[in-house]
Amino acid sequence: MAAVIEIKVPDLGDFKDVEVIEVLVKPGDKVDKEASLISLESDKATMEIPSSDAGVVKELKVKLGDKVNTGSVILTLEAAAAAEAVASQAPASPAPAVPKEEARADTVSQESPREILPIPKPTPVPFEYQPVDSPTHKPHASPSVRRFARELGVDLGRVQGSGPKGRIQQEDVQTFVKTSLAGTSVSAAAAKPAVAGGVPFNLPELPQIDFSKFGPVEIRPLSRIKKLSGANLHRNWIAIPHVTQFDEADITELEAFRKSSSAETEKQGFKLTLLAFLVKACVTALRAHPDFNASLDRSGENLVLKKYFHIGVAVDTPEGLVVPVIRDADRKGVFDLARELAELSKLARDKKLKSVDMQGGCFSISSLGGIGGTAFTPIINAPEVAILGVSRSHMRPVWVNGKGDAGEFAPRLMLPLSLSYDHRVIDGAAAARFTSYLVSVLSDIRRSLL
Ligand code: CAO
Repeated sequence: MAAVIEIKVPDLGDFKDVEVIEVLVKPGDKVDKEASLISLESDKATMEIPSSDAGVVKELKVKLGDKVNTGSVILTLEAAAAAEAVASQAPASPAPAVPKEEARADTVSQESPREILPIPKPTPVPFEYQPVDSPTHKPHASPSVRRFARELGVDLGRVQGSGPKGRIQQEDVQTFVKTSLAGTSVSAAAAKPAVAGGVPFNLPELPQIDFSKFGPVEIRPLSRIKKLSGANLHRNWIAIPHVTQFDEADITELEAFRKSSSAETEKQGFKLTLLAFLVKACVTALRAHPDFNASLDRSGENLVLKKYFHIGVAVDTPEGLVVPVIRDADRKGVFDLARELAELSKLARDKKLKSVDMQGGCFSISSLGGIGGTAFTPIINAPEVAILGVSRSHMRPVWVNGKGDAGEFAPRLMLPLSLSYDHRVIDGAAAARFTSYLVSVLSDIRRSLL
């Protein structure tokens, strides 16, 4: 009978309570010695923990978001026959952690934007990377590059590394994708042109320009959040057929009410923001239009309708965009929502959000109203199917109907709304109904109480 052994976290040096950001195996999986089991991320480095033995995973002892230390048990393993003999002679000693990833210049302690923009695995990617029909080489790459490749659906075994000893860099993965999109493959084994939905993708390569030829330049690396959320945004933009529906809500009365109640909330130490009302109004609209409170399942053939209302709110921070989630927004009043929004945006700006604060969103709101603009096209936060963009309200003359043919222009405060939606799930007519409904709720916020 095969021996069951515990695989533990090796010596992590000074790192304590390091978060599990990825679990790469599941019970029943066969793993080789040195195969990666989990990824850990501290505020300074990301590392993959390899298996000290070969065998079959029996039971996982950690899950996503757990904090682990040196010696924590990761899983139990039914050791392979060959390993068993070794195991019987010597206790399983944890293999060293894969060398720590290059210490990051920034020390952002928030988790990866994979959490910020959560996507179920496997992500449907609209490109067809060529099937592997020749043995692949064993790739050497850092955990972040592996994650980047996984998110784009790239088999690292087919990517040529340009780093020391053939180590694969993020740029190599990007080049591979570009080349695949251009219809040529880096690997001679992969001769089939890349396609999206049966239509060949023949994008010309972006020109590589030495800008210093034209004038002085400065190179500033992107922040970690920007790099990772950039990959997700890019994927969402390409993978989801976006359409944006624009509308305008008359918030004259709502704004008067907000201002009249502000003194009361300020006494309690928080600001009653328009955003709190928007969250409330969106929940009302989502209730009335359940297809917007949904996600496509893995097969892409079923809609998963959610019976809870967790609303993501885009927050601009110096390191980049993060989307904390207000849970059970339907059970909270506008004051509670305003208080929680203030707390979440402070946590975001202080880099203190935890993974769990950014998970499980059903629908997102991105408000640029405090800054300016008349409209924009927000990118859907997959696996959600819609996102509401909010621009700056402005006072303008609006024709207000009176009795019979009578009417007049009246100054009204109008709020521009931009709803981007996944056209695979939502039809244009449904989107227009959703925004019209939202407009009616915002124009008479009492509707959100109904
Ligand atoms: N129209 C007019 N004025 C608005 C407004 C709107 N739609 N929304 C907010 N304002 C005003 C507020 O009334 C406030 O004015 P006062 O200081 O005079 O009271 C000011 O703008 C600042 O608003 P706020 O501090 O209350 O913040 P907010 O609730 O509007 O937004 C938050 C909070 C976290 C959403 C915001 O700080 C933020 O980060 N926005 C950027 C989000 C983003 O980057 N989205 C883009 C994603 S796509 O890349």
